[in-house]
Amino acid sequence: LKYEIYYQEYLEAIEATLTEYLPVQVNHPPVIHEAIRYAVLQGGKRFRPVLTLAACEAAGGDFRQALIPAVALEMIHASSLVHDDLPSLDNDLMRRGKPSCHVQFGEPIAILVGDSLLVMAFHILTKLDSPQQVQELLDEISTAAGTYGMIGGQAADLLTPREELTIPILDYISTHKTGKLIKASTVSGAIAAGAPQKVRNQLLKCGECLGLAFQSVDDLLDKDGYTRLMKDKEIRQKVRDLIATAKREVRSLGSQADKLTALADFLLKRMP
Ligand code: GRG
Repeated sequence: LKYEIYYQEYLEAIEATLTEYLPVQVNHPPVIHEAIRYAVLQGGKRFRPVLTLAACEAAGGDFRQALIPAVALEMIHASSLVHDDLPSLDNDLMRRGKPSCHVQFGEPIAILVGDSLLVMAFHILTKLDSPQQVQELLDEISTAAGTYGMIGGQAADLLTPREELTIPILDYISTHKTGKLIKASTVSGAIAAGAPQKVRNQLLKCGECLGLAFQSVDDLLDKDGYTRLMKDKEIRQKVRDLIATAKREVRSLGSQADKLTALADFLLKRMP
């Protein structure tokens, strides 16, 4: 079964929620709103928001309860991609099968698109009814995105010369640059479901394993990161172990975790 088919219900709900909360072009000035929609809509696997919805169900909730944090996480992810593609960072001309945001709209607008998406992600959390959930999600998601999370990982990546890379440094970069936002995705699903601490911890550990597995698979696909220091065969075994641990962490949740464990398996299938 294909990912797009298996998660069709989630993907449609994510797209509808993004479309609803992203600003429309009629707002002034139109070009920034057009560029924001360009950077987010029609593209990407939506791995992080799908993970949030699956974690919410695994924790006993209805996936619709988690749509707002799910979309917030996708906005942060999209903002990081827009900035990451800029000439002063990765200088990537293509993203999600189309010209990068700065190629299409120019660098100044792309910088503002990244800024806007980051701010908007936190704004939409105000739409939730429970102040306690808002507080917990703000804590989790802002920590994951900031200098103790994704931005910290990106900074370490930029600041480490290739010849000075070691496995511990790469572990830091991977678990922060990519891992923290993926961990925040499972934890946010647990928060949205109102899960007890024990379940939240299980989902946290599951998310940490999936985050590191995700970056390791990405490295195998891009021939980057870990492939500089480890044999592909070793990385593949590490990914299989991480996926097995991720699934084991949530086994006690039973069949309500099926969509979550299937996501772990889809990740494994993506591995070259
Ligand atoms: C503006 C919030 C903000 C951050 C700026 C540039 C930067 C700091 C951080 C970069 C973080 C980064 C690009 C991490 C790599 C994450 C990664 C593996 C991206 C690929 O994700 P996929 O495969 O992409 O999920 P799609 O397109 O499917 O969503």
